[in-house]
Amino acid sequence: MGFSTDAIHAGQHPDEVTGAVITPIYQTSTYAQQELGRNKGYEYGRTHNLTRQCLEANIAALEKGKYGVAFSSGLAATHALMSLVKAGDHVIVTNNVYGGTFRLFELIMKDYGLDFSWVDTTDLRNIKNAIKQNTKLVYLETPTNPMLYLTDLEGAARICRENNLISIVDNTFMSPYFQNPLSSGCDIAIHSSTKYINGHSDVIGGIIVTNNEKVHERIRYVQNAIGAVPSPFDCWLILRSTKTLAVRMERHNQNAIKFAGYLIKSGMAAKVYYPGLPDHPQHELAKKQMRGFGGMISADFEDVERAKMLLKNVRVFTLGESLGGVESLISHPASMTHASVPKEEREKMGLTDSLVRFSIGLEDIEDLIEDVHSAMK
Ligand code: P1T
Repeated sequence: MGFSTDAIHAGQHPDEVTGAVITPIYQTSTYAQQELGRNKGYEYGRTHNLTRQCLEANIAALEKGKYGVAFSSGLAATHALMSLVKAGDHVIVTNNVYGGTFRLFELIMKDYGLDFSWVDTTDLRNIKNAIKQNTKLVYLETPTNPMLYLTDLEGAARICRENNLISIVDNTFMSPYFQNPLSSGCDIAIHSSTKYINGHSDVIGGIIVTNNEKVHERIRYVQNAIGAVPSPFDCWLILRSTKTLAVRMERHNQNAIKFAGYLIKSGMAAKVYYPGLPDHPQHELAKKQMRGFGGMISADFEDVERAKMLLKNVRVFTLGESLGGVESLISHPASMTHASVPKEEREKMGLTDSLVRFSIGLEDIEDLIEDVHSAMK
């Protein structure tokens, strides 16, 4: 089936009792059992919930995977993935990831005996060179938040296979509509479903998709044992949202291409980071492994005061954290999403204090352009 057909139907069937077309919200913490040791396969809400199972099957289909496991946030999903390793193991990570991922690994998981190498994965040789005897995982984010750097997924997957490493890809920025890491040979795709997958800025969620049975077994066990599960209502909201993922992503992409073009033409920013621009250093790779360029753009305004002026004066854009919703957001990564990354590390990758990040929403593009134009005046 095509993406939109799967988005609307996969994992969902009309309700057997009433014929309801939309999956019900199974808002229950427990289930009646017929007798001791006999039940309908549903025992307790943390372990089993049908709304959640439908969501997991739906997103697994969109990511071209067999198994989906849903969590109460993107970071809860990332944390669950750390249960694939144990004290003494080594993990290679893309050096520019979401600041919260950096914080989880560097400021929490390190205390549990894990060792992390922060690597510029835009060059595959750096992944190879970072491999040690105790390396177990390679955790990639592509495009990265907020610099929009890319990693060659097929190349990275090959290196991981040759070295018996599990490859994980944070696919939040592309959504399954524009990029499928499993189809490129990677083992695990992870999303903050808070972002494009839900797309309406009303849910916090995360999901892991894999074809690997062993990985699935472990992550499923951890989902229940640690218990960071999403509520049935949140699962229902996300299921409602994936039905329009294809049309939303098309519009995010169209608007962002026009908006990036405007930023360049206006000359107001010293640098514009967007994989859809022909002068993005990895534009060719973007065309090869992504089916669109997405809705995220970062721009360096060179001077912090100019960046602040823009952040303060916009009216259609909202100053706020997060991304991927129908409404356009603007943010200051250095003091917001990436504040836990040391300044010198931020600056090494171009994440300066004058960098502004745009999450381009679904408003009329003319209004978004006019908003920034007026704010800078
Ligand atoms: O917020 P949460 O659902 O826990 O997801 C964490 C996360 C994981 N991966 C990526 C690429 C992300 O961007 C995020 C969350 N990011 C923001 C809140 C942000 O404004 O960038």
